Amino acid sequence: MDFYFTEEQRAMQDMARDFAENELAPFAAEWDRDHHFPVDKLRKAAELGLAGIYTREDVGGSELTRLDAAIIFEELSKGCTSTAAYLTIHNMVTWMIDSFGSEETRQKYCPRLTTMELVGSYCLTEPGAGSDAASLKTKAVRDGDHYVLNGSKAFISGGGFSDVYVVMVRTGEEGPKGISAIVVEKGTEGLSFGARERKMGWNSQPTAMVMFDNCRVPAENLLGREGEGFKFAMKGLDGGRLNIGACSLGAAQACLDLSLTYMGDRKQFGRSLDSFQALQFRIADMATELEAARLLLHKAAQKVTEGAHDATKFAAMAKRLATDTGFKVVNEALQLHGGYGYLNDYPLERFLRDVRVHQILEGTNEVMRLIISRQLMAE
Ligand code: FAD
Ligand code: 2MC
Repeated sequence: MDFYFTEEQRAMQDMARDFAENELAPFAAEWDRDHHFPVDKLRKAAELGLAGIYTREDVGGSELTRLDAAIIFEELSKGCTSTAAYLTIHNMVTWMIDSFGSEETRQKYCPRLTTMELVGSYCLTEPGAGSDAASLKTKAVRDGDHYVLNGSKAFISGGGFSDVYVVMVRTGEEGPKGISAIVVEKGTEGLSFGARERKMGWNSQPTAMVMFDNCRVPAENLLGREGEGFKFAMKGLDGGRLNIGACSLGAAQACLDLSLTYMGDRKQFGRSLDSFQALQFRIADMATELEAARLLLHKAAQKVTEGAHDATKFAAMAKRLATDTGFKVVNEALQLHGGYGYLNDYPLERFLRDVRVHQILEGTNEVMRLIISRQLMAE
């Protein structure tokens, strides 16, 4: 086991850090306030190979490992957590089409997804099917060389904006085995979108319902075969959960770093805050817990890259711990800033609002415990 990054990984980390500092951080507050989706910045990130990090090279991907992705997303999230998190979803979509699409489908979409000429969304959740994703009801019925889709998806990141939607639909029996995955393009007749949701955080990216009303999609857009969609969706999420965890780590590390500076500058009772042992112990715990969560996440990333038999369990453990620890550390950092932490003038409250949802989406942290405990009991 090697606990040190390679030279290439350090270079990637520096590149992502530079991008976060120069292209994301200076604008993050404005994007949050104005609910602006910075696609121009995402396309700049794509120029650096960050829109297809673990997608194959022949379609413009960077073909890197899940650990490389975790290192990159942690850095990007320090600049703007919400924007970095969107990029993780786009990467998941690109990877799913690359991995499970036919050669024609890969060539049709991936080269333009890796440049972000096309923006991607992942559509699993429905109004009546959240944690119990396998109960989804959106139907796709084969009609000649098309599938006809009816139903709706809820909470779709990028919904209404994205060009390409990977949609999990029911083509067969109830339960996971009757689910398929299909690519739907924006502009297809019968595809429409709900209003942009108003949210606590993740404001630099749109979230909306996606609706299908007799929406005819070419049958060749099916990923793999009928009935394989649920497994594809879950495999996508194994990586997605690592990336969301990495975004929580980045936000938390940024807030810890801000706190260290602030505690040196701020004086009360005639002393700087960092001279109070009670506060020194707080930052010691924040740093320790963050490092422990990072180590688990990196181990899980290695397991997902290798396709280890227990990769799903480790990804769930890492997502649970990194997102809970991330939220806790950001909240502690806000507390260490006193009343200033609560003001919009400082980035703490934005980081807090952005990381809170990481405990809910890509599978709630209760669902992560369900996945872990099921696996433990089966072993
Ligand atoms: P529910 O499943 O109704 O859960 C409610 C509560 O009950 C939770 O606390 C949950 O943990 C708990 N619970 C449920 N079942 C159990 C159980 N068996 N044991 C213990 N506790 C349980 N989805 C997409 O498909 N694509 C997206 O791009 C996307 N983006 C999102 C963006 C945002 C901002 C948000 C908020 C959500 C997004 N989602 C997306 C949806 C997200 O994945 C779901 O909200 C999440 O999976 C939970 O589903 P739910 O909201 O229906 O909650
Ligand atoms: N990789 C490969 N296959 C998997 C898998 C994985 N990670 N997870 C499950 N499967 C297979 C599993 O092996 C089984 O196949 P088989 O019967 O051949 O053995 C099949 O899929 C069904 O699995 P389960 O029996 O575990 O299905 P169940 O319905 O009991 O539970 C659960 C699945 C709860 C884990 C799943 O519904 C889940 O992850 N729910 C949370 C939903 C979620 O994460 N939503 C996120 C939406 S995206 C988002 O929020 C964004 C911001 C993008």
